[in-house]
Amino acid sequence: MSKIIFVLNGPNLNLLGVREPHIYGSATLADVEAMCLAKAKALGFSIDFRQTNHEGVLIDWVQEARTAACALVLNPAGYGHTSIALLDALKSLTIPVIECHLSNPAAREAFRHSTYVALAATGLVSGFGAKSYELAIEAAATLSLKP
Ligand code: CA2
Repeated sequence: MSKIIFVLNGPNLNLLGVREPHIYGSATLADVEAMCLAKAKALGFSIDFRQTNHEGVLIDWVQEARTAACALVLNPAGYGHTSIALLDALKSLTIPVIECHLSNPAAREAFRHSTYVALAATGLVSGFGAKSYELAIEAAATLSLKP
C-alpha cells in the first residue's frame, strides 16, 4: 500500500500570500507545502503536492490518485463550487478524500456555501488558514491506516 498523500490545489492558489492576506493568510503556497511535508513526514508519510489553474489537469490528477495515493487532500478552490466533472472524478476513488479550505466558505458569500466536492469527500477541514492543511494531513494519515 502506498504511503503517499496527494495534496492537490485548484485555481488561483498560486497567488497565496501575494494577495488577499486578510482572507487567506500570509503564508505562500510554498510555505503550505513545507508545512504539509513536515507533518506528513512526522506521521511516516510522504506527499505529492501540486497546484493547477486548469480543471482538466485537476481531474487528471484526481484520477492518478486512484492508484498512486493512499489518501487525497484537496483544496478545489473555486472549482469546488462549480465542477460536476471534478465530483464525478472523485466518486471513482476508494481512498479517503479530505476537502480542505483555508477560509471558512460557509461564513462567506452564499455562492461559497455549498461544494460539489463535499458530496464525495470523507470529511472537510476549513477556516484555519494554512493549519487546515496540517489538520487535513493528520486526518488523511489516520484514515488511510484503517483496514
Ligand atoms: O478558502 C479556501 O481555501 C478556498 O478554497 C479558496 C478559493 C475560494 O474560491 C473558495 O471559496 C475557498 C479561492 C482561491 C484563491 O486564492 C487566492 C489566494 C490569494 C489571492 C487571491 C486568490
